[in-house]
This record gives sequence, structure tokens and C-alpha cells, in this order.
Amino acid sequence: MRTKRLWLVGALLAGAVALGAAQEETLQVVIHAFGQGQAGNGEWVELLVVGTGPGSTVDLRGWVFRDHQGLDRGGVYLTFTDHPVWAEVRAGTLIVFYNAGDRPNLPPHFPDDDLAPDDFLLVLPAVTGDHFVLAQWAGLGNTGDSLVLLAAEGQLVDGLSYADRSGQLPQIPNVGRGQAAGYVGTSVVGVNDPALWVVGRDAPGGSNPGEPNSEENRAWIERLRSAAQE
Ligand SMILES: [Ca+2]
Ligand SMILES: [Ca+2]
Repeated sequence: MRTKRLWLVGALLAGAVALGAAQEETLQVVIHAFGQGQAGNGEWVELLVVGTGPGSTVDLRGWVFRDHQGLDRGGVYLTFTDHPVWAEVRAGTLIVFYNAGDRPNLPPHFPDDDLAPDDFLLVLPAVTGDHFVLAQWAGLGNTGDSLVLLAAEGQLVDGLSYADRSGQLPQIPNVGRGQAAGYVGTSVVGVNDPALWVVGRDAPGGSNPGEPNSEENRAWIERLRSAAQE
């Protein structure tokens, strides 16, 4: 009896270690789309706030968005400030930020700056100021990279990799020069499923910065927003 119980404890511990190795994501906010721009470094990233579902909010103060290189030469590293707009971001909000150092190369349908969260859309230049501290935006890799979003205490919120640089899930095909990728799923459940990611040209008809990525995807986002609108 005693031996059996010890065996069970051992099996449970082994399971916990295996889960830890998989870098569990909180998915309170998901990386929802990103683009490489028309050329150069006209890059942008779109996050979707999911929280715990419709009507919930997330505190993004102190969070970090970075790529594989991070603070090293060639990387992207952006920190969310303590600005009040980040304290209670409502589920269904799309947060789009872009490389302000190469604005002319953003895609032609890229939305205007939008600092008011009441319409569930924020569009911000990635610059050091009220909303962010930008350590570096040297560029997202054109032949593969990984993107991660980290909460203030450092836990992984969401990650992805393209052309498989790091093992972050999902591992989607390369998103190269002039291309963009977006999640077309209908809930948070599929966000790590590469089959639910579409890679296309970062241009009208191929990417959707600040907009849902498919009709089904729109229905999910509207559901997230619905509780706050009632
Ligand atoms: Ca790039
Ligand atoms: Ca992920």
C-alpha cells in the first residue's frame, strides 16, 4: 500500500515537471497578428485581450513584448508603462503597435494612431513615452524568429515562432519580407494551432491590422466585447 502511494506521488511529480517544460502560457492576451510591412522594417504587431472571457479586463502594466533576439543586437524589446490605459484593458480590445522608425513602409491600409480604448482598438507607435518604454526595435527576423509576450512577473502570456527559431507554439511557416500572419480561430483554444494561422501578403486582402482576421474570428472578438456593450 505504502509503496503504491509513493509510486503515485512520483508519477504526479514527473507529470508536473513535464508540464513545466512545456512553458505553459496564460493566454490572457494573445499575439493575434503581425506584419513585416511593405518593405524594410515597416513592422507591426497586434495583440488581442482575452482575459477570462467577455466582460473581463487585464492589467498590462509592466508587461514586455520581445522577439527572440530581445535586447541583443537585431532584436525588439518593448515594455508597457504604468499608464492608466493599461491598468484595466477590456476583453476584445485589439492593441496594435508598430515600428515608428519606418512608418512609410507600413502597409497602405494600416490604421491611424488611436489612443482611446473606448472603441476596443488602440494603435500606437512603439516609442518611449506615455505608453511604452522601447529599448530597441531593430527588426523582426525575415527568415524566422519568435515573438513572446511576458507578464510583469515574467511569466509567459503567449508566444509563437515562425520558421521555427525557438520552439514557441504555434510554429508557423516563415513570415518573410512583405508578409503578415494572422490568427483566424474562433476562440482562445486554437491559438497555438498552426492550422488556424494564415500567412499572406502584408497588404489589403492579405493582412488586417486593427481588424479581425476572418468572419469567424470577428464573431469571437464581438462576443468578447459583448458583455461590456450590454
Ligand atoms: Ca523584418
Ligand atoms: Ca502561443
